[in-house]
Amino acid sequence: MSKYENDVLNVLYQHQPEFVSGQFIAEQLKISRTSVKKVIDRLKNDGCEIESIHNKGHHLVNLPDKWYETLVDRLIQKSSLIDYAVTHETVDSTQILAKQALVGNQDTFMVIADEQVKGKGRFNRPWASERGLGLWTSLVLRPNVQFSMITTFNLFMSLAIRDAIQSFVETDVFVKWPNDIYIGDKKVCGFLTEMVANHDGIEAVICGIGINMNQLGDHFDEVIKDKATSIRQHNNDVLIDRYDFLDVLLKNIEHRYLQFLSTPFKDIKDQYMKHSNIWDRTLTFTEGSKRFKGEPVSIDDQGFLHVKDGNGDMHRLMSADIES
Ligand code: BT5
Repeated sequence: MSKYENDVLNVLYQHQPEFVSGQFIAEQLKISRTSVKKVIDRLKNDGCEIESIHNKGHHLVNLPDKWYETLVDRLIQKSSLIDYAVTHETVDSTQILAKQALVGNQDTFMVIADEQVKGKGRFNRPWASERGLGLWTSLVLRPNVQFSMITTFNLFMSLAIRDAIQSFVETDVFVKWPNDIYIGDKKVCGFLTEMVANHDGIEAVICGIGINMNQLGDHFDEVIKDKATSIRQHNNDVLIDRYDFLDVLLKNIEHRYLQFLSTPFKDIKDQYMKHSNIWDRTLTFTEGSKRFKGEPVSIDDQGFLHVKDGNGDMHRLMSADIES
């Protein structure tokens, strides 16, 4: 998208829901009115719903289901979390791009895409990331902390994502230790945290977040349709405004990230446990080659899960796959 398309979109977005005259846009951007008209036609071709009325101007009615860098940047400027965003229509995986882009600099940023064709979960499992329906992003952060704190980083992030989703739905939203967010018994978000480290410590943390925003039931394929849900499905099927959601998500992540840097996990442990959906149930745990049934008992101050198995033996887990 050209600089002028970004600039015109920004002016229209800022003045929503009012009409803005072609003359005003031309003066703001120091271009001719004919150029404004051409740019607006290009934006319309791109899927932006813009009402243009003679003598009144242009009014942005609706945006297509895609990320515009200029609009994502507006949200990022409001927070201290990251320096900038890079948007893409289609990528293999935002996680791969983020890992490539963090080399040779100290930037903090997010890579965000409309669609991933090779989205990945943990252990290389596929992550369904259909075009225009979800929030598929990788955040690159540079926390100046010990390696060992990465376990609790995940738990602070879980609460941030949970709280953001909760503010869009009435039904209770739960964290499922260590990396999932659930509404009812279905997964609405999965995320993973990877780390690049050198002898001095952590160089970067790459947090890949996949959130189902606007899928309806039949958007999910056979393999996941009984275990996946979206925010929209808990909002009376009404479309979630992607920029409103991203705004809330970034604010929550900023809040929890600053908390992570300044506060031990034990201070938010009660909150975390209250919003977890794994208590009072016997579940199956897989940790590496170890697989057993047990009941989660608590989480310790380092973020490890304590599980009691059928023989009464205790297990202390840093990460695991948990099934009902
Ligand atoms: C996760 O893995 O839940 C982490 C997913 C992280 C995805 C983000 S999107 C942005 C960034 N770029 C990437 O390439 N990845 C990250 P895991 O716990 O392994 O769960 C994977 C399992 O969740 C799959 O085996 C499916 O059963 C299920 N699944 C796949 N796609 C799903 C979806 N869209 N919604 C709900 N469940 C899904």
